[in-house]
Amino acid sequence: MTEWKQALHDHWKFKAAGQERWLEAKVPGCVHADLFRNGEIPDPFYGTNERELQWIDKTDWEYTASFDVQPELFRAQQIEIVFSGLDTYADVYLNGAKIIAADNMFRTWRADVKALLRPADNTLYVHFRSPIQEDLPKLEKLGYALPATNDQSDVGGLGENKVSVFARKAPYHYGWDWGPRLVTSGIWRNVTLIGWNEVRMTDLFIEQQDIRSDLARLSAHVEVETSAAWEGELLIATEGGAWRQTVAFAQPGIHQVAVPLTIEQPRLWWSAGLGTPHRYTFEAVLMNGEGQARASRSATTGLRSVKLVTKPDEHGATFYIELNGVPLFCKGANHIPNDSFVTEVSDERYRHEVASAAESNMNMLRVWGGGIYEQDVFYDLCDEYGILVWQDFMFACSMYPGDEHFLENVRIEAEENIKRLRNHPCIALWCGNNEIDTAWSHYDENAGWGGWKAEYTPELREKIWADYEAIFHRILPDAVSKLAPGAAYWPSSPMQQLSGDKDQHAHNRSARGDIHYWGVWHNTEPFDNYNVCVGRFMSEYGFQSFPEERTVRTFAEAQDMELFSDVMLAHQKNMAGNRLIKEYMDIYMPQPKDFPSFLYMSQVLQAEAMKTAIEAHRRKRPFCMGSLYWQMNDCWPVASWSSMDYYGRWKATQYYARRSFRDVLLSVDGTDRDRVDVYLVSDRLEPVQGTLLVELIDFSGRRLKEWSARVTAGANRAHRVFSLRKEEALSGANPAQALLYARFVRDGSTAMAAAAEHYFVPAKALKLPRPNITMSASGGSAAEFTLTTDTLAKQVWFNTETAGIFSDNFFDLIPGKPVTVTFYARNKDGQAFAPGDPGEVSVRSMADFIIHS
Ligand code: BMA
Repeated sequence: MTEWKQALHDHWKFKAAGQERWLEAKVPGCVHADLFRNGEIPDPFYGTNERELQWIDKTDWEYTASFDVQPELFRAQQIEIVFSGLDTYADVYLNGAKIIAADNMFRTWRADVKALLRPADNTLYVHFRSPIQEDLPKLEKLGYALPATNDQSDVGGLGENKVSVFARKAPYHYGWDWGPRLVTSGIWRNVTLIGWNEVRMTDLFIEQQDIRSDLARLSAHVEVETSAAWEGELLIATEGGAWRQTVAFAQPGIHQVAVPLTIEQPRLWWSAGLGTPHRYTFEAVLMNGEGQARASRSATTGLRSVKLVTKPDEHGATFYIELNGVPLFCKGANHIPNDSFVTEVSDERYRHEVASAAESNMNMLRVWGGGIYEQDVFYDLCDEYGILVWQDFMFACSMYPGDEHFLENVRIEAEENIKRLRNHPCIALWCGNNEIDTAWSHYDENAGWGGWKAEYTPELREKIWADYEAIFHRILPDAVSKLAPGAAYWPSSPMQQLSGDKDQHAHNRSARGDIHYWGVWHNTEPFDNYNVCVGRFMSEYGFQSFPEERTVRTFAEAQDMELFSDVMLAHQKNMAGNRLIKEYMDIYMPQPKDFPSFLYMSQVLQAEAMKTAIEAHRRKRPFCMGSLYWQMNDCWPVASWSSMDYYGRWKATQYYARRSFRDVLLSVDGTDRDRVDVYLVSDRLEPVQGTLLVELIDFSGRRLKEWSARVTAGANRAHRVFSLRKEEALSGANPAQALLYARFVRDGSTAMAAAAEHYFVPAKALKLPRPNITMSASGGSAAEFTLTTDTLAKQVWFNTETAGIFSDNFFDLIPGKPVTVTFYARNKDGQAFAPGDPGEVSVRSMADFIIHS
């Protein structure tokens, strides 16, 4: 081979510009993490420390390292240095000569360094200019402010000056309604020296032209760079196929070669729940005339056809993903970066998140546009677990400038990231931005967010909208169709359609496109409205909760443990958040007896909201074909909409989602005034048949009444399989002390396929007894135990110090219906989750957390 690589990650030092003392740095890394490791700043996530650290983003930072070059690499005829990520305004010098001037966190920066390198004692020096100081003059020059709702400029001491829109840098660094403002700088991805002679392969893209179960038609696009004229042979091989093609390049430079490939009876890539996410690795090798391999590259992908189907129908238009010909109901959540300092996220944390999604019966995550184009490992894991990705470009809740330099910067950013990610079978669609079309609502004077377009003159409005269209209706779709032919592009989430009139913008009752429904929460509507506002694809909806006490105590002391303390408010970035949680809790939940109980109750409250929404969406399939709640994860310990906290601890919602997203779901709908309806929802590709048993039970476990029915659910369908008049369902029992318990048993099996409880009143109105829960070992391993109770134990919560998840948690335990639970330890035996000893487990239920009257 003729290529050598050397990582330049050792012996880095850093300091504030103008200071004397160099400190040890980690590369890849960022300045906040480096300062913290050196003891120069306190933990940014603790207490109210965020506020004290705002000077960091107003400062310039310098990074430097010396290195020797590996002798073989040094002898190479061509040598380049590659920075896979510089955050953000960075000038790079090698041995005193300036080689790179970077201004986009999301781009790769390269320079030819052959002439500058010495065999030993080379010095790299990177100067990061403050992203705040850099961009303030741009705001002044523009002469008007651009809306940027989540930019917490006031926390940064900048008053109303929102500069995030000028930087091609992760928007959430500037603060969000769940994230701190920590505008960092640093060498955030790998630095590599690459030497090569004669020929190398710079890209291998497996374009999937037509994928069917009997035949896959592909085209391998190989990008070759030569330093002179070159001839030889290109070999491509994968499981079940090998291809050869003669190649000849008359000139030095970059060349494109396309090789048509066909694979018979391909093993398809399926999303979780539908089948195996099979992957193929393609190896490409360039051989010279003597039959020697001179350059190679491999690419892993999965063969699948994935389409976004937006067909007009009697309601409006469909909006669903079709995978290998199957209309897919997308089940999942929105993903944000796993840390304010993304360089601190280990591969294990990524695996924990994606495996948690798969364990929760999800098949899609949305990489939301206010974060980063994720690290490669994230997409590798999604490929492996069969989790589809809705991929936003990194633009959110802001209007952006439209000068030529900015647009060109965006174009290159888009092209590079599409090129980096396009082999991943997980990517289902590309989406231009988060919520900008709806926030601006250009064609509807009365719609859009307050403080947005109303602030501008008609001329300025047209100018700002034209700048928007340049990026989202021209540059990004062009980049997708050029580099990922056939991949779907959706300009903005949410949106109805690209009609150029009023009907373009989404609203809560749209019957085409996708919807972000925030009536519950931001608009204080009741949970029941989740049943009313159901669109074709619910790409966002959410409800907040607190993380568990163990997590809160990482940032708060005993005296901070109250809802409106300075510290608790600093860890609540949605201004009204803590008040909203309390107000909703007062409506639906019994009164918690103290603050730790309030934390628990907030999780149950959130979970009930999310269950209401998810099941309402699934019951409406095929009208509705997607349900992605906001949000999967957190970037620091905080009160937020997440279902899993910063430490990866599952909140109640994660367990609820796991149940409500099961491929066969029994869902009881009590929203009708007079009726209780039981639905069977199935995502299976074959029909399911069996018996439905519905029992009316009192809290001591006594069966007061019973109904049964033969039921069937067609493939990939939702059916109302049973209805009862409320009066009959309750049959005179006290609604505060009785519940319906429904169970579906599949033919040919004694195991229950699905179960559901239904209460006639909110938890607040229940008369909850104090249960005695018994826990006994079962299955012969420490990982498994069985629980029984003497009276209803609502929302049983197991908690342990050991990191991991339970097979179920936050569920209602009914007398006479024992439940067996397994503990899965996190990151065990080389797996994300494996059965393990949970250690000491505390078992509590709602009755332990409330004031009994
Ligand atoms: C939507 C998201 C995020 C936000 C969330 C909660 O607007 O796209 O911007 O964090 O709702 O408000």
